[in-house]
Amino acid sequence: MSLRFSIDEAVQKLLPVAEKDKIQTVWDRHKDQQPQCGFGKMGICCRICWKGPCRVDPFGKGAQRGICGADAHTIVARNLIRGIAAGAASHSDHGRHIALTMREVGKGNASAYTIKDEEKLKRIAQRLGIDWEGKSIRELTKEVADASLEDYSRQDSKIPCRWAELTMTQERAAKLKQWDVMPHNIDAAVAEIMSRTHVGCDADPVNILLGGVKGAVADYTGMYLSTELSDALFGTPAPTVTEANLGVIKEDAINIAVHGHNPLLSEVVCDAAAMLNDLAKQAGAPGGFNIVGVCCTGNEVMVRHGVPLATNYLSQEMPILTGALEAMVVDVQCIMPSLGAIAQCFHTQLITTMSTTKIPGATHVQFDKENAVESARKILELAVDAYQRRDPKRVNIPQVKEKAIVGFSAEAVIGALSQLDAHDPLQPLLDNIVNGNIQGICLFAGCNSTNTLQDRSFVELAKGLAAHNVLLLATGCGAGALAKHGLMTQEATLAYAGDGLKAVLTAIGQANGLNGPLPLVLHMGSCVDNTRAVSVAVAIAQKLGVDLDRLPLVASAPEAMSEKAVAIGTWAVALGLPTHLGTVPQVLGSQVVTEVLTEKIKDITGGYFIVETDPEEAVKKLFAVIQEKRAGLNL
Ligand code: MSK
Repeated sequence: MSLRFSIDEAVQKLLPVAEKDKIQTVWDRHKDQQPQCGFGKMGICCRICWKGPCRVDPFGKGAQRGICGADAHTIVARNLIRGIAAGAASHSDHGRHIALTMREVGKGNASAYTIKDEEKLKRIAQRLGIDWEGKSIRELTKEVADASLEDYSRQDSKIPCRWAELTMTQERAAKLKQWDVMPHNIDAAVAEIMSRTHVGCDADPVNILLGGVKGAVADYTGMYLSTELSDALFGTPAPTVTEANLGVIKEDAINIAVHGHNPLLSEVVCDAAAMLNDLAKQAGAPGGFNIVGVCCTGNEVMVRHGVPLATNYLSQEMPILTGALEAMVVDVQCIMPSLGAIAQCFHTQLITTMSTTKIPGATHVQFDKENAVESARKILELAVDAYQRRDPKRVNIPQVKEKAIVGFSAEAVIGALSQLDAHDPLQPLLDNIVNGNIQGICLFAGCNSTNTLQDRSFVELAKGLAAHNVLLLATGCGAGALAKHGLMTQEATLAYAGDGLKAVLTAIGQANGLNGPLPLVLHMGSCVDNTRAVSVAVAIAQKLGVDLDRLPLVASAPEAMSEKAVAIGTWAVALGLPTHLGTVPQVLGSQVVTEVLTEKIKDITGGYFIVETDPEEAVKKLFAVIQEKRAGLNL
């Protein structure tokens, strides 16, 4: 039965436990929702005003307009870009928290944090045009934070967001400005979407979609600065060996899962757990505290500190079902409300930490940057307390886990390549793209969805593209999937890479003293970290003297689900990337919107969406696009 829901063996082992204990999981609730509303699935239900809800008959027989007169195209476009606004708001709020914390560090007011990567801070300053010579790290920290926060507050609409304009190719920035989709202020772009989609405003579907593209570029801006500032604060990821899947939960330890997206608290929890490990041992847990990750907070601490990943989005309920999780600490985004109810079936403490994300059934420990250490200590105490209530008879940890080599920031990728050519690290990569050993690059991003078999498409696409010598990068829950299934290992490279790719990954691995190849898939971080891949792509494009849409570079989100994924996919298209979706977007109710997203936008940005739910077909289509791009470069 559980084989129908997920290819993850750990999930398959735990679903019968849930069934026996009559605990509803995400898959039960998915079943309860069938059949799902066809109007909603096609995007043709409008709930924007209280005259409605209105819906348009997709077969052309019933109503073709809502009460205000909006047709299917207007309704679908408005619904879509409101999702982009929500995604941009989520990512950029994350970025704002990081920037505000950094400013406090600069002022000397946030004692729990320091700048861990001073060189990165200087590189960021240089990029933003801030002179760092002769300045103290604290002064520089504050200036960088202030300059970044200007992207949230600038009122002069003629000056673009700096973190957008300065991180892409000049041609791309010029193109986005030409189409008036380059934001001057992240918050203003989000507000503009909400305002133009209010009842009685923008009704032109193409104009609405362009507003969505601007919101998506604002999303890119907030994501980019979030990743870069986080690296300065917490350290830039470097390759590290760790493990993934539920087998990382230890029976003899006090297990604490960190879940969500924002590393501000999880970083301090990791530090506090290491410092206060004796607390756990005194409580009778010889293994001490065992911190594990879930979703993207998990990815953040995984790529920076090698903290093992317990699971990704869709199976986030499973760590509690092991009966050995003392606390699940959540911050923001992608946290299922069901966790509260499920935690109450066990001894697990669900701990919310942010005032904007509270969940019935959880204990709230408010986190502020000023009290980060006290919050972390309180969380550890709650976990120790819960451990006393653990029922050994209910412990059921699937012994399923895989090794994973993770932590491939752009700097780490360049660093690894520099072992082949210290003066010009990108040259060996370019040479191998030109000679065909590497046919192209694919970035796997995005979520899990109940609309597909969990993790399957990620795994099949990765294996299929690797066999065609495509270099694979991954972030977010896609990276989680690929780590859980053993594709971030040297063994996977030897088993699945085509001869050309294998030779390149082996040469780089050997040059870096790895005694073998780099892993098959390079884990770049959480879903906010997709911009790491952009920075590598921009460096390649600049070296070749072409814009991003000319590169043999594609993106794939085989299980896209969240509004953040909609925003990411849209900015990937805005940057010129053919972008695969393995789940069907809620736009099919409008032929105009569907055509713009899958075809016509190509004329503007060079990027477009490819919707293909069959992973085998998706491999063929993505590889065909890569061939087309290679031909365009005379390769
Ligand atoms: S957590 S947005 S399910 S990647 Fe980043 Fe995963 Fe998607 Fe959330």
